[in-house]
Amino acid sequence: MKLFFSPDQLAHNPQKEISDGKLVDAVEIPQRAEMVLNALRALPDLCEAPVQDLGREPIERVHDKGYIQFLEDFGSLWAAAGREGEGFPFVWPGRDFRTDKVPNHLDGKLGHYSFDAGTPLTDKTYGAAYASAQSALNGADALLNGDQHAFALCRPPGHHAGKDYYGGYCFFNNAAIAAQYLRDQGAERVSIFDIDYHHGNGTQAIFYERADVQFLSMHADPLDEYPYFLGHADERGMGEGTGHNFNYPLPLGTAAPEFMTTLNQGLDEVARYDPDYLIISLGVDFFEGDPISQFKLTHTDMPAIGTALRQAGKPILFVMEGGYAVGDLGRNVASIIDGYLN
Ligand code: Q9C
Ligand code: ZN
Repeated sequence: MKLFFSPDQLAHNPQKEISDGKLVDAVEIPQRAEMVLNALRALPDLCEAPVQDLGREPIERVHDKGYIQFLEDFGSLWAAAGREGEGFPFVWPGRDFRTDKVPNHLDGKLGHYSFDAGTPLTDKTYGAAYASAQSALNGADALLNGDQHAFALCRPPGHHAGKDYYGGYCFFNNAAIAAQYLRDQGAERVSIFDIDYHHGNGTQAIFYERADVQFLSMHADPLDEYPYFLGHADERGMGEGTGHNFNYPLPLGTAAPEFMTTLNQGLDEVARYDPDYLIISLGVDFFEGDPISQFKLTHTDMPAIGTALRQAGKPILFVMEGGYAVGDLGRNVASIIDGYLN
């Protein structure tokens, strides 16, 4: 299995995030990628492959040009405004406000292009998010060239990012960019199954009215967990996308038996859809030791996840999403991949 990761992804190195009403140490940190990289390097069936720059166009197929430009320009805008440290929005267009105009003011732009205050933005974010998207694109290319599986070690993660907004530590939606690329290169149908602990709100929104990309997400019930405002079971898609979106909200405290039943339920839907490619948005924040999550999967539960995914029998692109128990992150991801391969 080829492993795609670019060292440029490490440049996004936030120090603080806003959580529980205060500035606390950031959890979406470069060490996450280093831990996964080291653990995957130890697996005999994995080989690192170079990440080619496939350019900005495949990102523009998913994301708004103004949004991409804002992320690229953020560092200079922040410095020109005389600000220090990391950028956070504090005002958003709530109900009754307009979203059809982009404010000139930096604080207005930050609110226009985001949906939470928990995601630090720096002058290094764009380059790292761009490189993360390139890793996903190179993974997609490997499948197009006949590989049966590939691992894109994406970080920063992507699944909370929509067409023109960031949040949840996500800036470019790596899985969505890979799916769109597969479509543009000739795939008829692509499935994205998001097994991160949090709902993949950005990916859902991007494909909600489309029949050519099936989206499934299993996650903590949004009534009780971030991102709170999307991810319910009655969100089934709209227009041509009706019937192609599947959400499986699970209670806080969910452990392996219920998790696996739901995973297999989703994989049954994937089989019915019969995609050319399956993308797994792989967050491992369902681990019992995750500092910001409340599922109860243990380290020994991990290989069975990989085994179930293997049984789907489709070419698979793994796209890394969340997982914040930094010390256990590598071995958890490696156990899933080991279960998948063996
Ligand atoms: N006090 C991903 O897993 N903040 N994003 C939680 C807890 C948001 C997670 C705050 C968590 C986002 C990719
Ligand atoms: Zn998550």
